[in-house]
Amino acid sequence: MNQLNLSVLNSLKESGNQIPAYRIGANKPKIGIVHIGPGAFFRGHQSWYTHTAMQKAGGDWGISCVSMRSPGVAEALNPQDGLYTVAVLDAETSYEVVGSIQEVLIAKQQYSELQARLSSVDTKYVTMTITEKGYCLNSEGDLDLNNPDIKQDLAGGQQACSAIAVLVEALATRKAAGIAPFCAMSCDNLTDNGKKLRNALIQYAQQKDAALASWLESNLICPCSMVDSITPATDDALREQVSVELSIRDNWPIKRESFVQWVVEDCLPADKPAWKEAGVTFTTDVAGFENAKLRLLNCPHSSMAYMGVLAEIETVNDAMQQQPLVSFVQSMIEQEIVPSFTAPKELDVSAYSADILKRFRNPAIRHLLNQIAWDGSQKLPMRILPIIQQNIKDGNPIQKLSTAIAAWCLFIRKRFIEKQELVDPLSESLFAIAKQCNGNAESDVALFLSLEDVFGKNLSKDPAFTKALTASYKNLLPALNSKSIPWDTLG
Ligand code: CS2
Repeated sequence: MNQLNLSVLNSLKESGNQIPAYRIGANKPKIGIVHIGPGAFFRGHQSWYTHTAMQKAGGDWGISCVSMRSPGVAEALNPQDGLYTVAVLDAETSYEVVGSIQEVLIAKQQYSELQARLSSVDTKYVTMTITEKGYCLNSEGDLDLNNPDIKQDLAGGQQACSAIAVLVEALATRKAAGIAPFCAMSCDNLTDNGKKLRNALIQYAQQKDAALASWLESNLICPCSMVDSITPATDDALREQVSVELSIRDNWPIKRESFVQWVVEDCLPADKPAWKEAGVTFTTDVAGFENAKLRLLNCPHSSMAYMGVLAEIETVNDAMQQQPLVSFVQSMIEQEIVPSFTAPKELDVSAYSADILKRFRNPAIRHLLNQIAWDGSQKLPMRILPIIQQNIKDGNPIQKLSTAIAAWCLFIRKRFIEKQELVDPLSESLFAIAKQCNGNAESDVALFLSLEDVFGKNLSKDPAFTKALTASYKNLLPALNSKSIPWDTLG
């Protein structure tokens, strides 16, 4: 069976498959975008949007991807000329070969090539999906100067290891060469992601070169954006499915649901890919869309993940078959999430929320709760804790949201007791807490609330939250051994 690469595109087209027309023959778009963190989500979402933009309107918007450390994506895609398949698995199934990625660099090994790419005048945009932890922020949303990677980069003497330092180095090169900054766009599930990225870059620059920081203050554009599409990790079943359907071997295809949405702050330079024609929404109110998505999709996702793992439920679709859990999530949405924010005027919140739960029921997507449970210490401050803070301020209920946080605490303990890996940048501190827990709700909760990196200075000392979390923890505690949720005591 042929390997997917440029030489098989014509035969794929002749077999009726959707292929990147802009990659046929001698024409190959110049690289205009660098993306950091080419994970599954990026390849199912932004890279697909840029592919669709070039299908419609061409342009030099080839993408150079950068893996900060791991070689996997480079080893999979470079032999395929950057090509890969997006398999949409939903009510209908479709396959599309995407060609927007031209190369994948590994920062650790190809640092000078990376810097050359970033500082090239052809590079107009740098986008990133580096997950919440990649921004090296503290609980206040500022650059954490005590973050180990930031400390190492500020000390100098070796190539930068944080995305923030890598970008500031390239921006300094551009300034020295009289080249305008690239437009830097965060595509992660952070509130005010563009503002936080811009602050982090400028705060890092201030530590190195005041004139550079001032130049960035005046010239750097970092649009906020909201991204959405459920894109589970690739597995061998998908590789087999694609090879049967397309009769080619694709080292790393991507699967996602049919729903895909990208909302971008309307402040980009005029020179951009035909993203609007590809379906991207440009608006001045990204925050409204971001709040709606983080609170109505990501918060229920994480709540189901931690409660589901305690009950040993495997996937989101499996969780949606458990009526008590669905009822819990629905009442959390109606009673505690919807009252916590003002949605964009054009968004029908109840229809939007109902559609999210329908997306969760997609039987074609096996989205593992264990995967959603990753990096809780970074995700909860973005998707659950701000709702709790807002509800306390407004005098609205927080009991079900507190149950979700209690489920996270017990999930950490379950991982520790069962000697399972905990995927979280704070795993050491979290396991140290789990080791001290003894099942006394008051003292166990106090241990978790001591994590200021997660709960911040205020919430960790808020009496209403402490009371609600302790009650939830006490009610949920039996699940640690029974491996089932005590719905009758949860309330
Ligand atoms: C999920 C998100 O793993 C997680 O944290 O909640 O990746 C979710 O699938 C996406 O935000 C959907 O757009």
